[in-house]
Amino acid sequence: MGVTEIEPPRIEPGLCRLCVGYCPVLVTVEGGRATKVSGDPAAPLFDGYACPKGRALPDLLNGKQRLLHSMVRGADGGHSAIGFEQAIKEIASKLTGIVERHGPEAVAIYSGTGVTGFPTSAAVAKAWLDALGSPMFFSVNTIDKPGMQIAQARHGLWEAGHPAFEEADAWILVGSNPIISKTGGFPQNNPGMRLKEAVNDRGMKLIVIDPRRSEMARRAHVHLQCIPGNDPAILSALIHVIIAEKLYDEAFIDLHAEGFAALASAVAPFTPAFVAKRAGVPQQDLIEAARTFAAARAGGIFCGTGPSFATHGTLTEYLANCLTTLCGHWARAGDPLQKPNVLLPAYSARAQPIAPWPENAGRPLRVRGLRGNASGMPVAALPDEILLEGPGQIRALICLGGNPVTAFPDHKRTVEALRSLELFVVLDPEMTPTAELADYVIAPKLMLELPGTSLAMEMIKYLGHSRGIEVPYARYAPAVVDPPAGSELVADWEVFYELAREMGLPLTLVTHYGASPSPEAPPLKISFDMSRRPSSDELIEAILQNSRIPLSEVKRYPHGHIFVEVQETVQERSADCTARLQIGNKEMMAELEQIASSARPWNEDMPFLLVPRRDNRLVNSYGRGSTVLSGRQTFNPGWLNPADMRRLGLVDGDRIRIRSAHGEIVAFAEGDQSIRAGIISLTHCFGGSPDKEDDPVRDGANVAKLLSVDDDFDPVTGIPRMGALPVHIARAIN
Ligand SMILES: Nc1nc2c(c(=O)[nH]1)N[C@H]1C(S)=C(S)[C@@H](COP(=O)(O)OP(=O)(O)OC[C@H]3O[C@@H](n4cnc5c(=O)[nH]c(N)nc54)[C@H](O)[C@@H]3O)O[C@H]1N2
Ligand SMILES: Nc1nc2c(c(=O)[nH]1)N[C@H]1C(S)=C(S)[C@@H](COP(=O)(O)OP(=O)(O)OC[C@H]3O[C@@H](n4cnc5c(=O)[nH]c(N)nc54)[C@H](O)[C@@H]3O)O[C@H]1N2
Ligand code: SF4
Ligand SMILES: [Mo]
Repeated sequence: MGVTEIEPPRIEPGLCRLCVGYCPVLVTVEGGRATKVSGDPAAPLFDGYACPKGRALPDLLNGKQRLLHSMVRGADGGHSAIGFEQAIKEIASKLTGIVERHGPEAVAIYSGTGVTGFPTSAAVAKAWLDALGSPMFFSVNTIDKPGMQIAQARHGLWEAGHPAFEEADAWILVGSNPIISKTGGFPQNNPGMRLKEAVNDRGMKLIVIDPRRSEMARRAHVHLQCIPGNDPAILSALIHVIIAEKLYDEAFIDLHAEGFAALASAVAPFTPAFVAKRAGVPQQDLIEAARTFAAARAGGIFCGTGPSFATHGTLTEYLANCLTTLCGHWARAGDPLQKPNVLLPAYSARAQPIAPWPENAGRPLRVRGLRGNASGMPVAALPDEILLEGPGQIRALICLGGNPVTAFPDHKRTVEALRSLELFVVLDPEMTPTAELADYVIAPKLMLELPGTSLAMEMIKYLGHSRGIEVPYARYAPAVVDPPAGSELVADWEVFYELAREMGLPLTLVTHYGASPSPEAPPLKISFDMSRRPSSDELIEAILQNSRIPLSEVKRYPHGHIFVEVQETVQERSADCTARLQIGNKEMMAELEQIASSARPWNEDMPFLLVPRRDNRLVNSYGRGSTVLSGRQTFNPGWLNPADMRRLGLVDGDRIRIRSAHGEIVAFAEGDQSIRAGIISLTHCFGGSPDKEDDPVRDGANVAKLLSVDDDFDPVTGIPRMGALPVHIARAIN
């Protein structure tokens, strides 16, 4: 008689990629399942940190909410399990029919946040769409901070990037809260610890612009607790002071920039007195912030999602670039190069500009004058491109790791559009409100079941300050567990490989290094062998074939490693460089002029402004299905200043009705001294099935129901008003 051998528990180093923190973790594996995840004290740079989400990975992998098989929708509208091969056959056949009838452009992909942990998934998806002949690839990036890329296209980039955070003595965060979001604007490796070191130990002066006394703002030298939506005015006031007091770096501007006179003239009306009144902040604090930033030997500024959604998001990002250039806060020749390439191909950066580039060269769309732009195809146009009949109408959509029903800024139109599709396929580990509308839901393997690397942390280095790791760090993590027993799961990218094979399409993956007009290595093209599907590890090897440090070397360090040997210094500006940074872009200066003369009228019926925030337990909607993460509180409270609570006769836990010009939701009021009066702060990505009315306790409140894509939208990015949103608040009767 055989004896079942029980495998003793083992502890494996893994890599959490739930958010861009990419924390190294230790995974306890028992009986083939991950049972515990904690920070990895043996890993460099992170001090053993892992947040509640990372520690809940075992539940995200093994919890009841996880789909273990792909699903198909039946005639009654309900979903039942389907074999992966069968699902691919049926999807491929339906797609072929749609392409035959309407052309390849009728097929689109939306790629969301869920696949940022294995960026190759979106790249293979894009390769498949390219092979099909459709340009309709929409990335979540365009409903995040797309203004960052438009602003860079208008301003240009600095080849050598930013000075070291560790050298910085001033740092500005505009509506970004990296202690919770980890997303940038601050070192991503344990931002709480880096904040303590910088502010407490080194005396770095932090300036935070945020209507909420956020976790970051509590440590600020100056906290401008503004009326939301005033970021362009506030940054203009800082520039105004810096120019008026001649605090700028004249030599740097003379050599590397143009447009100074236009900028000086455009910010002239934005005196500290004018902006103080308009933004509701002390005049002296504006002056102090400007002086502090200009006096810094090295400094940085980062704009988060707060200003991105409060309208004029591109302008805010642009002015942040102007401030940096005015003060010459870019890395200089001889400085240690930040974020040197390790997994990316070798590259030496010079202390010189990359000239501005065309921002709007993409494919024209049919709605609101929008088109493909420097940030990609605007997601804000996607629902209308599905709904609008005629040539070019999108009839099939594949949603890769996204949740449009809770994330897109127009719930009604999004649901109507998704319902009207001829074919809707969702790749998601859970039956989300979006997946409920799908014809097919493909259940993917998750991290810990797949290998991963730190490549993505290198690839985001051009997107604003402090994105990625400053030192030459690299990490490879193998798959540490098998998918749950009895499941049938695939890696996301394999879906597109199999669709290509089934449809007889060749697949060529193009990996882009660096920024759009980057001087770095040209894109690498990898043609797949369609007769044999590679493993995820083979794919990683192919992508990293030109890496500066060979993958085999990186693998020698299971906890990650700092490869000091590739640390470089910034090179001199080359003699033939004629590029200049543009700080007086015409469109931006015109938008500024318009802002100077048009204060928003006070809306008596809607006296509150709704602003976004992140929840430490979730990544957007991901985590809501986990009882470990959202067990105690399944909803998103509406945080209000206690004085407003008293005025409205509310106590904690009271139901409130929040009404905007476009819709109404019910939430639970919660008093919070850190919120500026007149503001309600609410997390997005809540709300339940589109087929049922939201239950405020079980589903929370879906902010997207208050938004319309037509409202004050940005002419380039298409992002409508998603923050600084006028709302009316009243106690709900029940
Ligand atoms: N009102 C308002 N709206 C907003 C925002 C806001 O602040 N306020 N923020 C905006 C921003 S910045 C963003 S990024 C978007 C987010 O928009 P989305 O990316 O569309 O939304 P998420 O909720 O992040 O959806 C991620 C999905 O991926 C799934 N997932 C997790 N892991 C995997 C995986 O390995 N594979 C696959 N296939 N799926 C996976 C999750 O279950 C989840 O359903 O929302 C935007 N919308
Ligand atoms: N825990 C957690 N981490 C996440 C996510 C998550 O959902 N949860 N989501 C991930 C994603 S997709 C993203 S894009 C990033 C986002 O990362 P961040 O941009 O850092 O997002 P938040 O933490 O919401 O910080 C935004 C701040 O802007 C403030 N704000 C609101 N309106 C305004 C305004 O008009 N002006 C100014 N100046 N400030 C304003 C809010 O009060 C808030 O403190 O986080 C990522 N990381
Ligand atoms: S901060 Fe992000 S990467 Fe780190 S453990 Fe939390 S979710 Fe994972
Ligand atoms: Mo985001």
